[in-house]
Amino acid sequence: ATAPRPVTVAQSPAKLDAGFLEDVLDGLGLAEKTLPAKYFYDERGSKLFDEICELDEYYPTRTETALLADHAGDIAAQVGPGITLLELGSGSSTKVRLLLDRLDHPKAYIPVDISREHLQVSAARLAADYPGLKVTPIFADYVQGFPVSVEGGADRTLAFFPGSTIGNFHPVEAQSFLARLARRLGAGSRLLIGVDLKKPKERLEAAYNDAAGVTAAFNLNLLERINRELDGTFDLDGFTHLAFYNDDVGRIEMHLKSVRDQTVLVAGVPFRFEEGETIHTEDSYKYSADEFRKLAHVAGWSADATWTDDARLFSIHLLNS
Ligand code: AVJ
Repeated sequence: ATAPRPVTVAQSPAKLDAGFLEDVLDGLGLAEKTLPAKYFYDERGSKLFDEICELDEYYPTRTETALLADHAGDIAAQVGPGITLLELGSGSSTKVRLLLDRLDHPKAYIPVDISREHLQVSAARLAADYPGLKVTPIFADYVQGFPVSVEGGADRTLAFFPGSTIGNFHPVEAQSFLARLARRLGAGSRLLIGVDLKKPKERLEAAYNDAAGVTAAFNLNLLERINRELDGTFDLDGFTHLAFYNDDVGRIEMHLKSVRDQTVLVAGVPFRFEEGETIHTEDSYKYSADEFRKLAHVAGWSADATWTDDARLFSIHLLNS
């Protein structure tokens, strides 16, 4: 392996960390206790997520990766040369390599992520492996906005939003997020987005209830993070992982369920839990290819192409604004 090439991570961590306490106190104060899914991704959470991606039951990563490998040549031909590639939620920057390997002289790669450590390490590794590429990581919550100057014009910009992370948004928010992205990147820009498809409930639920318990550990890690960073008193044995498909709204829901009546302190503030009460920690919406194209269309994106695997597990859409 090549030695990491130093990269400078831009953006202010202050705002991100300050938001955590406020978001937790707000979320636990709701009648239906809720925590934002973005806080899963501390150092341990990011590692656990990478482990989830390797699980037999968790088909999305494997399927999307195969789709990208199969169609990267096609994608590269459609977007043309000299592209600046902007990745939203870049994580380990693994999938993007399949694109970079096929793109015609990509100019720059801008990974945006809320896990600073992970971003720094992944960007340095990637920069070492692609010596001609300008790599400029941005530590930010891409939902709240981030500073980015994309040289070369909108038609030389390709945003990459893989993993069905769009599924974390309520459909109304997904639409407004995609609309903002279109305005931000400008007319003629493109978006390559991975979206998990609707499918039988059993398959979906297995993906979020793996036998090895990695998803449960990922879910519970949020409480550990609160204990550590916000002076929380969560007893990790006092909560269990719960994940199920909600047919009515087309989403997987993840919760942490209190096994007994208990009171938990966060930064000195008490929160009362009844036995069986849950904290709603994540939604993962699923879309048919048609449903997603319609949503994207309302947001100002039209579909150039959609690729799905033979088993119809996952989709990738190439959109233009
Ligand atoms: C990264 C949001 C797409 O919803 O499948 C995986 C996160 N949560 N297992 C998903 C996740 C539990 C994942 N996304």
